[in-house]
Amino acid sequence: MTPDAARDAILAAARRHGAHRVATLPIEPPRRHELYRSWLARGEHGAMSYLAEPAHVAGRGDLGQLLSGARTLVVLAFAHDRGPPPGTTLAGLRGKLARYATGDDYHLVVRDKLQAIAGDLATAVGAPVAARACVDTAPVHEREWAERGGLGFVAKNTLVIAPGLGSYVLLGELLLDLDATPSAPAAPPAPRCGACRACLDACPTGAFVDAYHLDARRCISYLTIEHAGPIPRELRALVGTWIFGCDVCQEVCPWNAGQDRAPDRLPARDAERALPDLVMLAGLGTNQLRHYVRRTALRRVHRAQLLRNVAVALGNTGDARAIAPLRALLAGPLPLVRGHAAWALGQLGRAGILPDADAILARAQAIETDPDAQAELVLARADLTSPGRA
Ligand code: B12
Ligand code: SF4
Ligand code: SF4
Repeated sequence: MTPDAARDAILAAARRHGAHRVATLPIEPPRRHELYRSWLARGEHGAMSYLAEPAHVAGRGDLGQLLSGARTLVVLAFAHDRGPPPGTTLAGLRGKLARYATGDDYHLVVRDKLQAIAGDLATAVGAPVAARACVDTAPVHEREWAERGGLGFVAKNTLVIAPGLGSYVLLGELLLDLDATPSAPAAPPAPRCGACRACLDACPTGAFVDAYHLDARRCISYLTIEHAGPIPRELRALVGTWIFGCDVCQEVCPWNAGQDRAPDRLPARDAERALPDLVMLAGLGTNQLRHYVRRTALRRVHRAQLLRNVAVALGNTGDARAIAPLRALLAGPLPLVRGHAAWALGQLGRAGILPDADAILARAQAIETDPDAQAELVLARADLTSPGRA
């Protein structure tokens, strides 16, 4: 097959399998690798230690290491549904999920699509084609390659914005051991944010150090998904009711206004899923929770992490209906969750919603055996009498 025919076959297969944007590129060195290394050197990846492992860093710097004989990189963008619009209200106390997580887990869905594209290509070539599919966790500078493929521009919020689709797109790549003529533009698209800085100003936790520069350690997406331990106390109130990811820096972006019309978006489930009932989630047993998260991105966090997030969100509702589920979590088997439930009850106490908060926390303190949860109880009780922000 000629390189031109290979390019045409790749682009056609990608469109058949639902890619909204696609490009073929030659295997070249990345241009922002040093920038990535300096981000790691500053520790801004936090506890995502896999990002700094030597094999991961080396793979990002040299795509050839990911597939021996790699000659073509295919970059793809898949738009996903946005679920219920901001401001949608449902009865009960509701948490919020990042929109990308409201359907089937894209790691599975996009991987299957990439494998199907590789399969179609092998059929077209009439011989096996070595291929490696990459989605999110592989050592690939996904945004740089998407930008160099012309799929969109890297914006100040660090996301790739595909004009016509916005930023609610997920990226995937296929490495192939065949030659395909590049379809990418000669120069990547320039940033098109202009003077806007809405995302930088709207971030609830102040995670942007500057335009194009995010300190992951402060990002709600990191805190609720990637970070397994206690959420830093000074950030808990700022997390609000996000329990898995965050979309604030996308919700405010003018490039996302009125652009939800692409056909065949990766589908979301219903509003019940996107805005889950926090009281229901707090009450799920281990097996029920396993069933609830099946095939969704939520399966990627441990039960203790999800209930930790639910406890923080309940504390941030400022609503008396949060008291009973929080007291149940405070009496539960997971120390991390007990600690965050203590914080949350302390918040309700400070807000005047739970006048006997100190008595409840004192009783829990008397029987608490875990040192970290014990420390949380001490601080939660101190919050009740301190005038400043908890
Ligand atoms: C680690 C990671 C995170 C971390 C850190 C995010 C970050 N901004 O670095 C955390 C957990 C916080 C996170 C959050 C989210 N993530 Co994430 N994440 C990743 C991952 C695995 C690596 C990103 C990385 O290497 N970061 C390190 C920095 C240094 O690298 P970078 O962001 O790519 O660097 C860009 C900028 O630094 C930029 N740059 C720097 N200076 C300058 C200057 C100028 C002028 C320009 C133009 C650019 C520029 O250049 C780089 C791009 O080439 C990628 C998948 C992958 N393998 O790439 C997904 C990925 C970036 N995440 C994704 C998503 C969807 C999200 C969330 C939206 C999820 C959510 N709703 O909760 C949030 C968005 C938060 C945000 N504003 O970035 C998508 C983004 C899709 C898109 N449209 O861009 C990706 C590509 C996964 C995928 N396969 O689709 N994520
Ligand atoms: S995802 Fe949320 S917390 Fe993270 S940078 Fe964007 S607005 Fe800030
Ligand atoms: S909100 Fe403004 S600055 Fe931020 S990504 Fe969108 S256009 Fe760029």
